[in-house]
Amino acid sequence: MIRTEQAQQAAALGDAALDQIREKVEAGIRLTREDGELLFSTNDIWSVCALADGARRRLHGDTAWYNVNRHLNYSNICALSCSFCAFYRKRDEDGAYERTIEEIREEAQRAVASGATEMHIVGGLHPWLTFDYYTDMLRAIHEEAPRLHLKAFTAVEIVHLAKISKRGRDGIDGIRAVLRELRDAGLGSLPGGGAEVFDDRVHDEAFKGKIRHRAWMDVHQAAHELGLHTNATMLYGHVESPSERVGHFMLLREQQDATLLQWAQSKGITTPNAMCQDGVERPAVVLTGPDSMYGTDRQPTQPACETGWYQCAIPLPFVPDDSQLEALYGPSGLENLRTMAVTRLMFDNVPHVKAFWIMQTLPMAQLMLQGAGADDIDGTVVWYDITKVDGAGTHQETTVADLHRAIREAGLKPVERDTLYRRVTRDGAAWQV
Ligand code: V47
Repeated sequence: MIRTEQAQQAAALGDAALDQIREKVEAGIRLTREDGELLFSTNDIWSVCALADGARRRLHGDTAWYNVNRHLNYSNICALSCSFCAFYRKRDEDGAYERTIEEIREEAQRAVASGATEMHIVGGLHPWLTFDYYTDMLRAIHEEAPRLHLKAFTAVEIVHLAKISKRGRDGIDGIRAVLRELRDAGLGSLPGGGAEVFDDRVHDEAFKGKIRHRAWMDVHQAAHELGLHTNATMLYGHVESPSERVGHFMLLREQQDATLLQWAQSKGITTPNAMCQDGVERPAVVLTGPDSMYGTDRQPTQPACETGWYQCAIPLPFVPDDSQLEALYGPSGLENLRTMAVTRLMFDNVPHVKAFWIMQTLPMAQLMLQGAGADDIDGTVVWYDITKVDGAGTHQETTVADLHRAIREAGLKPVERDTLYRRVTRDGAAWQV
């Protein structure tokens, strides 16, 4: 049977193989690796989306989160040459740039004037900037905008900073020391970038030279131990297989289990068993079961939890334009919806799932909020240089009014949040949590 006929039949009848997954989702039972693979292989994508939508509504009702933020890419000069990346430039190459601290200070002033609550800061692995540049950058922004939350530097950059600050040989202690210094300079949390796909085969084919998954996860764990929250991305739709995507989810879910379990035990909260990656049932803090399973005391919200954890999972669709993998098509619209839905369903212990509108496009992000498990859409962004969909330039700004319209049209209630998912109320540029 040709694939389109299969898809039509599945859409008409529904895939009975999903019934056992539906039962598990409704009962709050954790999905297994095999379940994840089935969710990626079934043609009944609308049922997968409906399941994810149910899980998302139990957690967030009709709320869709957004923020007023600015992204800052301080430099695109990078020692690496990842084949999926169209952002990096080599020294002296056309288009290479690095922002001065003065320019960054001015950007912080503009952020304050626009009422932003967050600045999301990432760049390439710059071969000759010294560690002082990074702490000076955070301090300068913090001086200009003390209330602006600085979500900065992917795990890959943190490892690079450990090297250039001569702490590379100290292993995880060096990472901790770097994170502490950055935190003292104003760092508030880590974004989820640089994770790509946690698999050695995919690593060697698409981003050889970048840190492997163990090192990425160690940086996030060190951040969590210091009380910093972080996010986790997955870059999909290039050379990875569906099963490698599921493997990525499993590794992160297991790490989040360990973090949240420690928190729950320290609060005396007893947690039911959930299936772990090795097929053994262990206690775990699962957030996406039926209402009775997660009273508000079960949600690790600030300030109840002194450690950090993964707040948000973000599937990022590969944008081939101008990269070395330009010959690939990138994921289709249906695959984007499905991957968002599977992310929601597999990450039963991560509270938020984001449809980053810059990479998904605003219309696609709207569909994901309405019916594929996303509860967050990122923010106003303003400047973004890492990907440019459909010929967009570096100025990729949307207004709060546009975000509200997209969310309302999806039948949801727009709620502004800060980086820590606290509700924000505002009067123009003046805001409170
Ligand atoms: O690390 C690079 C990815 C990431 C391409 O934490 C690409 O809230 C698609 O991590 N096609 C940076 N993706 C973006 C990121 C992010 C974005 C929004 C919110 C948050 C958050 C994090 O973008 C990189 C890489 O994985 N990327 N090139 C590309 N051609």
